[in-house]
Amino acid sequence: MEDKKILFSAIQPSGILTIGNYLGALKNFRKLQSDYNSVFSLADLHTLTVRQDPAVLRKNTYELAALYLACGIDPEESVLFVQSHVAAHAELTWILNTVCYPGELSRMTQFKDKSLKHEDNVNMGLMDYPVLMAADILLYQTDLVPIGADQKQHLELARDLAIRFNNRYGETFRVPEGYFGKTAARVMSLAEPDRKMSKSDSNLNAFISMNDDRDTIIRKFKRAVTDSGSSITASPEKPGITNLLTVYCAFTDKSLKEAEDEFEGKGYGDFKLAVGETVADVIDPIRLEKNRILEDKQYIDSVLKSGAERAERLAGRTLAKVYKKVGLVPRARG
Ligand code: ATP
Ligand code: LTN
Repeated sequence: MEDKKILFSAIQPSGILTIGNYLGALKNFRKLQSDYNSVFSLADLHTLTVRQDPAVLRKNTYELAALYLACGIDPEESVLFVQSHVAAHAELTWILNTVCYPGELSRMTQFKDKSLKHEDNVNMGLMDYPVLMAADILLYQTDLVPIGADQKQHLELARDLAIRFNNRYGETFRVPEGYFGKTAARVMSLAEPDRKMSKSDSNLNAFISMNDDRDTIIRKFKRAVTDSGSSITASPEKPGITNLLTVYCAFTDKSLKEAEDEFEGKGYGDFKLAVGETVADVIDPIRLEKNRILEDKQYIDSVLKSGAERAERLAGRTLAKVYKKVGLVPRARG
């Protein structure tokens, strides 16, 4: 690998992604990949923290791999791999658990939210989720982690654990920085604009899925909740319009001011149609390309195989260093 800084990020194959995931994560990945030595993972172990149907999880993993590729992740340039294919992720999680305190995990916003949402399945994995995420990041001596704003608290923990481990055992991990896109680090629900857009929302009109076709995208935007009044301007009193403006800007790379000027004097109906068409113009070709790639499972398997081999080599170096620092006797070889 060239001598560039290291970028790591991951997405869970926990369902069909939304334009929130696209804007908060995938779009930035494509933009950043060539400036860094980039490592992208499919965080399948993370998905097990909420109940999954095994067959659906397998299908979603292929869907996500194809989507990464359709969004422009280049498997020659970047490392693309499935988290469970590289055992070091689970192994480093165990070591990091020994420097993490339960109080740090029980106060995580995501843990609290998901505990309420999955009351019947508040398992240890759900609580330990951020430690596995820290292991993902720290194994690659990562400099930069592009993520949506909802993951900021988890990144802070990864930094804290790296610093704590380094203080206790000597310099081992690089301390990573987060990267949050300028716009749309937090895309809100189309039905309840004070909640984040989530792929697991039971109201299908609340999110635009990356699998929605052109007509569906336009129809969902037409139905999006707007606010009272008629001006198309961003403000805290207008969360619905603000969210649509943010999405429009993120897809067109226009500034808020430019977008507000463009729609001055226009009605909500025209505005929502323009947003829908703009989003569809970008998402529809990605969906078609993803479906094309999905037809060639062998190709996907070969990409993930070589990705796992490259990831394993990188991760293995850090894990060996960690095991040595904490005093585990290395296994004799040969
Ligand atoms: P779930 O809804 O199943 O909990 P998720 O979509 O929140 O999942 P991931 O699939 O792991 O979680 O998220 C992948 C990336 O997408 C992360 O970087 C996350 O911050 C980002 N992301 C998720 N939702 C949004 C959103 N509404 N706006 C911007 N970024 C988002
Ligand atoms: N929890 C993340 C997905 C994730 C991740 C990571 C992101 C798992 N491991 C490591 C960045 C770095 C989420 O976005 N919900």
